Amino acid sequence: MKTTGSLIAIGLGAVLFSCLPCSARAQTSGCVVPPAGLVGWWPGDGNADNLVGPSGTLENSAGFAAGQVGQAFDLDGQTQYVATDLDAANNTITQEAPVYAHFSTTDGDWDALSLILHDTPEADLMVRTGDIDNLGFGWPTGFDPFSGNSTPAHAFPWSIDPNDPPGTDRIMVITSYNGHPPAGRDGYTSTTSRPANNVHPIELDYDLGELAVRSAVLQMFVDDFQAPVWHATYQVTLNGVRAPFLETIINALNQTGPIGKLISVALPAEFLPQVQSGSLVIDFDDPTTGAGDGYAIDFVKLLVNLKSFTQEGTIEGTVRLPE
Ligand SMILES: [Ca+2]
Ligand SMILES: [Ca+2]
Repeated sequence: MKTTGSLIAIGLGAVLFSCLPCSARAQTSGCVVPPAGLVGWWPGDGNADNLVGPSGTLENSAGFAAGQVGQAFDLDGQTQYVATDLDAANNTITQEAPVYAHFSTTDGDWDALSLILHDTPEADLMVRTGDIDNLGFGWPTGFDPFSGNSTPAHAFPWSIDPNDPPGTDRIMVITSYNGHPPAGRDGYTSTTSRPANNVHPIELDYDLGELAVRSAVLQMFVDDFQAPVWHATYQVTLNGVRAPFLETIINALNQTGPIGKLISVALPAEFLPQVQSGSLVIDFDDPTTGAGDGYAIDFVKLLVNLKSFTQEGTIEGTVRLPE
């Protein structure tokens, strides 16, 4: 796969990869003015030179391909990247940090509509359905979709891209909704209609080879689930089997905004045979209440045999024993 064209690095502030309509070396009237505070600009025209700061180096045989303007970096979505010594916060050189352009070693090419990676820093196998693109809106500058933080609110409704895998990047309204919700309805329900907003399951298909499943984690970027607000009761199934451990989480979400965030859930041992089968079909629906709630999913990601999360947090609280 080729990673070309408009690329904005994640987590480094104002850093550009040849995403302006002309380079600084050939500025003419009509060119986009580089934003204030720009600390990196890599045209990707046959080298890893940075027009406004320390240059990068091509790692693991990263190369070039035709871009929207001139050439662009050609990354394989696996191990190739451009490294640079850049501290964006201070605009100074400190230590080597890889620059990711819709690419990471844990998730490969974020623009891939589905992807399977073996032996990532996180797991023996990573399977993803859906591109990592905030439902097509893209990510706010500096926002890390794997942080667990909620996105800012975004506009709705939006046009469905037919290339996106079923169940991703589209508004879906629960099947029991019949226009007479018991407790009001949300914007997703009000601004969309059948059949375009029908619920579609999300499917992950993969070949495990000789890999034995010892553990599995599902990561799902969920958006605008509001069961407590509209009195919905979601049922979540994996290969048709009710998954109460997911239902508890989904039914506790209040994503009024609409806003999205990543949730990560370890699968109980009794669901590991489903993972071992090489196909996982995930369905979020409420077939009973008629509640006026719609939702969306940006992507679903399966981690088989977890090594470690790239991001971890600490939760503090009090455990109370039953009286
Ligand atoms: Ca909703
Ligand atoms: Ca997506």
